[in-house]
Amino acid sequence: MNDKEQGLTNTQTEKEIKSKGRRHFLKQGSKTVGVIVAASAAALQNATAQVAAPEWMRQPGSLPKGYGQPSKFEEKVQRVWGSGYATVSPGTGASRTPLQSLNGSITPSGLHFERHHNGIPEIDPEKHELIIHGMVRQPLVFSVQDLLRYPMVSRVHFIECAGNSGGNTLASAPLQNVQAIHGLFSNTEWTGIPLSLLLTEAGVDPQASWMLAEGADAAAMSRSFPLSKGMNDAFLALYQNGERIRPEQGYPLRLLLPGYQGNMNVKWLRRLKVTNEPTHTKDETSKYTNLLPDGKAHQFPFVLGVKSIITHPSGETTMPGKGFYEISGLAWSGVGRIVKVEVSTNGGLNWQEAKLDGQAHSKAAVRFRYPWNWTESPAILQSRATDEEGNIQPSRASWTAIYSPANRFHNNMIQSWSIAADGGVNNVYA
Ligand SMILES: Nc1nc2c(c(=O)[nH]1)N[C@H]1C(S)=C(S)[C@@H](COP(=O)(O)O)O[C@H]1N2
Ligand SMILES: [Mo]
Repeated sequence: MNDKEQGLTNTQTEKEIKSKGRRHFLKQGSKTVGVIVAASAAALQNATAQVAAPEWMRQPGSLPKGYGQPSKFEEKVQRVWGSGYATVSPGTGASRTPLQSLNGSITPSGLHFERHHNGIPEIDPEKHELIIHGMVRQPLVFSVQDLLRYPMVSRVHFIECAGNSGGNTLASAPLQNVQAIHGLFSNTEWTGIPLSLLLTEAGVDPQASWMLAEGADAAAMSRSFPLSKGMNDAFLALYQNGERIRPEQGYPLRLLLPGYQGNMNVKWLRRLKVTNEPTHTKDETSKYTNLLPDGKAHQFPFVLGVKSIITHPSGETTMPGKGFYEISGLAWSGVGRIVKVEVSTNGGLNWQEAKLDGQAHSKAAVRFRYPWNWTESPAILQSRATDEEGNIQPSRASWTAIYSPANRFHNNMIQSWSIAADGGVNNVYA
């Protein structure tokens, strides 16, 4: 709704609807798209009857709760948990964000995707400690209370698992929805302490060049990262979307390495070691490498590529008839800000620029929107993002040319959704 429409009082709105009809009203109110969804004639005739109070206006509502929950009518909006290793290693697997049900750019904390290597530890913040040691002048130990006293920064950043969109690297297109294919992706406002501050306090040895981060879960998940990242934009997140970080996301403390593959954002962080070489932990030798056509692999492919996904409409939904649709989705890049997203409705023959809605933060998701009139003819929807360094999201053909057919990681190729004449939307390779 635009400002003009919001500026009307209720009485004016009612009068306007009654005298001119909703169709005319919307046309006036929203010049760019014209009639959006016209009310039926029957509904207009019933307008007076609808002014009568509905049942929920005839009695007092319920009392507030200490901690709010979504409407019970939205109960179907859920993460979906999947595990290929449940019998070998309980608590190991991933749950995916329902991107098809969300709008805006921030992922609600309760719907942030999860990837656990050995379940979610229940950590008492009174007993948890962070150790910084290795090639430092002064090893340091912090309680959570100590950490909460440091100056903090708030940054919006995405986390994307390196295996996100892996299904679309298979030989044929999986018939799945956007959640199943691309749901290992979430975008959050994180608040915490710049790592450079704590490293400066510890006094880093000039010979040091790498760091190791270790989690306090049963998997003791550990990753090496360059010291330069630690001194640049890395931070230790204590808050997620304004409240203390959720257990699933690493309570009480997680490492945030903006733009780096999800795995490196070590949750339940307990130890940081300053080193002069990568530690080659179990989590970074066989896994999280990208296989190339000649059988060699890229090790430490940290930065995630420029990418965008149309979430509305998307796979396994049905378009209810011809007319106006807002094509919208999310775009992000591990190297910086998104500057442009283009949309194609004919499988990449023509591209039009979408509108970026809200602020495009660095290494964060931005929502894009593109108004479209569907004529009920078959179509293929695609989006293509460009970041501030001029990187353009690759086509399927150019992405597959880089990697081995067996590589499942770092898939940032353009996604195609086909729309059939009957309105059915499906994942396709194009
Ligand atoms: N300690 C620890 N950190 C971890 C993991 C883990 O299992 N243990 N999983 C990693 C992986 S593979 C990903 S993709 C991200 C997922 O973060 P999320 O669960 O908050 O979405 O956390 C990373 N950090
Ligand atoms: Mo991951």
